[in-house]
Amino acid sequence: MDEKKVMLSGIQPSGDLHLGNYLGAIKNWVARTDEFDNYYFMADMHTITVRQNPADLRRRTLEQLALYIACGLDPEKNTLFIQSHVHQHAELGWVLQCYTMFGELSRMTQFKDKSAKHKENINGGLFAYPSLMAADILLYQPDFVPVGEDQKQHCELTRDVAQRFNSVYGDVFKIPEPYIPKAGARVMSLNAPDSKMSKSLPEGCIFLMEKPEDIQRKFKRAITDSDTENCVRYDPAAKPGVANLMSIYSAITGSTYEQIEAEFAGCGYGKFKPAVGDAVVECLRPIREEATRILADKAYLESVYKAGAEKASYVANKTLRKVYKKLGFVAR
Ligand code: ATP
Ligand code: LTN
Repeated sequence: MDEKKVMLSGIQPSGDLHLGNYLGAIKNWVARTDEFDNYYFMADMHTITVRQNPADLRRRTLEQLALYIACGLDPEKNTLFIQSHVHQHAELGWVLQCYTMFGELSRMTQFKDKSAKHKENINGGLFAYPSLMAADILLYQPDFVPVGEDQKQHCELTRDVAQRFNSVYGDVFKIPEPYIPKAGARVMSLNAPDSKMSKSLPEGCIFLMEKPEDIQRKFKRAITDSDTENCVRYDPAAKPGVANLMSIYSAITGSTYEQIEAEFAGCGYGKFKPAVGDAVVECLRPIREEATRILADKAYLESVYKAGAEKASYVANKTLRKVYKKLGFVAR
C-alpha cells in the first residue's frame, strides 16, 4: 500500500479565527483530509511572543479546536493537537535556532511588522519565532504545509534551514513545500483593502463566530472603490475593494470572476455587497452552530486533544531522537 503524503499546519490562538484564516488555510485543509495524513495544531507557544491574557488564551485555544472540528476536520482522520502538549517542538526549536542565521531572521516581514507594532516588547522569541515554526513543521516530515500567502516566507526559511541541516548531517529532514490556495490566499480587510484581513483590524474582519447581523453590517460598509463606474468588474489594481469581495465570493461559491461579473452585470455595488454578505453568513452559519455545540462538551474536546498529542508526540519523538543522535548528544 502506498503511504499517504503528510500535510501539516497551525494557527496561533492569539485572536478569534476569522474568514482569512478559513479561506486562506482551514478550508483547504478540510478539502484534502482523505488524500493526506494530516496534522493540525493550535500554535499556543507562538502566541506568547506578544503578551497574552492567560484566561483568553486558554478560551481561544479550545474555541479554535472546536472550530477546526466544526469546519470539517474530523478528529478521526486528522491529528489535532495543542503545540505546548508536545514538548519536542520547544526542543527542536532550540536546535534549529542554532542553524538559523541572524540575517535571515532579520529579513522576516512578520518580524518587521510585529516589532513595529509592539515597540515596547521586541523580545528574543519574536525574533527567533521562525525557528520554532521550522521545528513545528520538520518534526512531522510533511510533504506539504498549507498556509496563506503571508506565511510563504517562513516556509521558505524552513526549507533553507532543513537543507542546511541535511547538508551537514545527511537526510534527516524531508524538505516541505508550501501549499497556497488560488482563491482566498490573501483575503483583504473589508474597510482597508490594502491590508490583509486581520483580527487587529476588527471592523474590516469577519470572525467565524460572529453574529449574522454583524457580518451583514460589515459587508454593507465594505469599502468599494471611488471610481465612478459602480460596476462589478475584476481589476485588483484599479478596484482593490471590489476585487477582494469578488475573491471572497469566488472562494465561497466556486464561481469564476467571469461568472460573478455576469451574475451582477448592471447591479452596482449596492446589490453586490449584501449578496457577498449573504453568501458568507450562510457559509458560516453551520460552522458557528456546530462549534457552539462542541464547546459545550468539554470532555469530548479533552479526549480529542489528548489523543492528538499522544499521536503527534510519537511521530515528533522519532525525528527528535534522530536529530539528537546526529548532533552527538548522548542517548538517554
Ligand atoms: P494576525 O491577524 O495577527 O495577522 P492571523 O490572523 O494572520 O494573525 P495567523 O495565525 O498568522 O493569524 O494565520 C493563520 C493562517 O491563516 C495562516 O495560514 C495564514 O496564512 C492564514 N491567513 C491569515 N490571515 C489571512 C488572510 N487575510 N488571507 C488569507 N489567509 C490568511
Ligand atoms: N506562523 C504561522 C502559524 C504557525 C504555522 C506553524 C503555520 C506556527 N507554526 C507551522 C504552518 C506550520 C502564522 O503566524 N500564521
